[in-house]
Amino acid sequence: MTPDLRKGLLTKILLIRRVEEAIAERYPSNQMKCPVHLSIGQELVPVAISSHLTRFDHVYSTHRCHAHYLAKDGDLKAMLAELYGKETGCCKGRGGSMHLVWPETGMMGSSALVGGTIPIAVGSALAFSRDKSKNVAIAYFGDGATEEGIFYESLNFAQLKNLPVIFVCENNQYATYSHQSSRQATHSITDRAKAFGMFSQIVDGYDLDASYLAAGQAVQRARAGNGPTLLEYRTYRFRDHVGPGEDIQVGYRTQEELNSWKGRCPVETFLIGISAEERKVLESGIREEIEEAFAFAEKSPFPDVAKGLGELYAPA
Ligand SMILES: Cc1ncc(C[n+]2csc(CCOP(=O)(O)OP(=O)(O)O)c2C)c(N)n1
Ligand SMILES: [Mg+2]
Repeated sequence: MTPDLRKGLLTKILLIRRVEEAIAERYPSNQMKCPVHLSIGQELVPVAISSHLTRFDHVYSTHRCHAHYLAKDGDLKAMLAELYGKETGCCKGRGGSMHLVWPETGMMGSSALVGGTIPIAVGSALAFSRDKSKNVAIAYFGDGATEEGIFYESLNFAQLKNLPVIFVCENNQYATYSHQSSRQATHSITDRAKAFGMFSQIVDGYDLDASYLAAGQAVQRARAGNGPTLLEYRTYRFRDHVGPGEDIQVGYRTQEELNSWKGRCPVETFLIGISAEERKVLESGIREEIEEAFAFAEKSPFPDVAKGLGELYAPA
């Protein structure tokens, strides 16, 4: 990775971090009425993945979708307006935080149904394969989604048909308030892919080089017609399962565990490594972009209630 590329990726990670911190800060004012599942702590993974994608590659995401959307160059103003329930939002204010879409850059959608978008990504890959295009589809999901039957059906079908899809599991150890060890009979998610004969790999989701390399190899494999890959990224969320806090009082994880992951935070390492002057310039540019996007969201109009249901279904 060239120094310029590394800096570009870290700047993107920093932008996503600051966007979500700003959401967390403003959330208590109750202007964003939807639940928010923040990705703070997990941003490196989608940035590493997206760095290998074109706007013609398709990304499908989850309830925790802000970082996936921004890493795939989804429009920031339209994202924040969506969180504020405004007509200018990427789903015209009908979807909220868990339903972000920006087809112009290949961010094809996200869903609150755990595991729900995994087969849709496979369908997209099937279309790419039939069209003989070189495009790839990405299915993002959490460790919890691997407990859904559709996960196994999707893996089987993708491998059977040799489809250009990459299953990106963001294993943050928890599904809501339950640790993986209390939910799953075996812990190796990669072993489940191996059961279908699929290439799979565990990756440190806090290591930019390793994450970038693994993503690049998987994308290359898919583009070359060599089929799907499952990447299990080990990562961690710093905030609540849902909401702006840190979930320590709930009792399912300890402050020590959270601190140990924060101690490896790629954003902090990056900021420590640059000069104070450079940091100031970078942070103020990002702050300006974020302030502008929030102002846009706050000033935008709400949807017309009379047209409320009119936008939900495609015309017959
Ligand atoms: C089909 C379905 N079952 C249950 C839920 C409730 N639910 C929302 S998020 C979540 C946990 C998901 O955990 P994981 O897949 O690991 O993603 P993470 O929240 O850790 O990013 C659950 C059970 C849901 N939204 N959809
Ligand atoms: Mg999880």
